[in-house]
Amino acid sequence: MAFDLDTPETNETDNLVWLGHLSPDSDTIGSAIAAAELFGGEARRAGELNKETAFVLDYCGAELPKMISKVEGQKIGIVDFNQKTQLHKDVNMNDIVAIIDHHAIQDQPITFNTVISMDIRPWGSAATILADRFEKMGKQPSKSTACVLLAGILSDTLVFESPTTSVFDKPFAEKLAKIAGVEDMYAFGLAMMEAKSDLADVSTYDVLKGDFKHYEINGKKVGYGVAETLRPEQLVERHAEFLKEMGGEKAKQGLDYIFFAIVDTKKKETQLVIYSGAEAELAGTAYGAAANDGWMVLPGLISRKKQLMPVIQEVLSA
Ligand SMILES: [Mn+2]
Repeated sequence: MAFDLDTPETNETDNLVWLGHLSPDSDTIGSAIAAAELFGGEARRAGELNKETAFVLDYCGAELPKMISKVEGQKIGIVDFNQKTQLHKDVNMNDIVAIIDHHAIQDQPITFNTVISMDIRPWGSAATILADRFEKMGKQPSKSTACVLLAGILSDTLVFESPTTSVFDKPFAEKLAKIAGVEDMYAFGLAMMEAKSDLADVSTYDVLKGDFKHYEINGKKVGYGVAETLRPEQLVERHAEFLKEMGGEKAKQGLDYIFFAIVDTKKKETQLVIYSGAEAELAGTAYGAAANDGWMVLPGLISRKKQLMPVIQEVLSA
């Protein structure tokens, strides 16, 4: 019988794993852990953890998911993405049995030969959807799973301040905080942001690739990295190094455009590193701003998903 998110009691869960996107973040990891607890199977990850997510697993007392690997007969549930460009290379698309996500189905969606079970909603995080599924199935997540789900919501919504926040995110976060025994979720969210901002000993290449997504729009390949930080100056001073690493990455990945956004989560503004004239032109049209000395300052724009990417998408699609 086909795997179905709505009939968990009859699903085959042997060899089932739950996997999020490349450059895993707190939502992707928390959602994989929660999906495994709710539906059976085990959580996997598609890369090394960033500092925020490492802090979250430690704080919540949750286990680090194993790296994904090729296994014969493996069934894969996808969480927190739907694009081929964000899928680990060892995963065969035909092994995917379900998707739980909160992203637009854009140019390069994972495709299937058969109908699979999907749950995609315009909510602030995949973790919020998982929390709702726990509730609707009459189950309560364990304390550590409630904690990582809470972290997923706080991370993706920037503690409810991102424009991607839906009306569902905060109420579920409050319920999860109670189960997790987190007394002050705002303090937890701030501690997560602090952990994420501690980049002094992280190489410029690792910062660039820490939260990096690939897109293909109208035949054009775009790479877009983001670092959300409370200490943007720590990254701004590495401008020359970013340009060097971006040049290498652009060539290596065969990208038409590469961007890196330093998102100041306190001031709510992005400082975009502009690699070359091509990026200056595209970003200039998309954002209606001018590049200056390899920078473009974008006040009020803090979400790649809801603000920074859609206008790039629009310009390239035109
Ligand atoms: Mn997410």
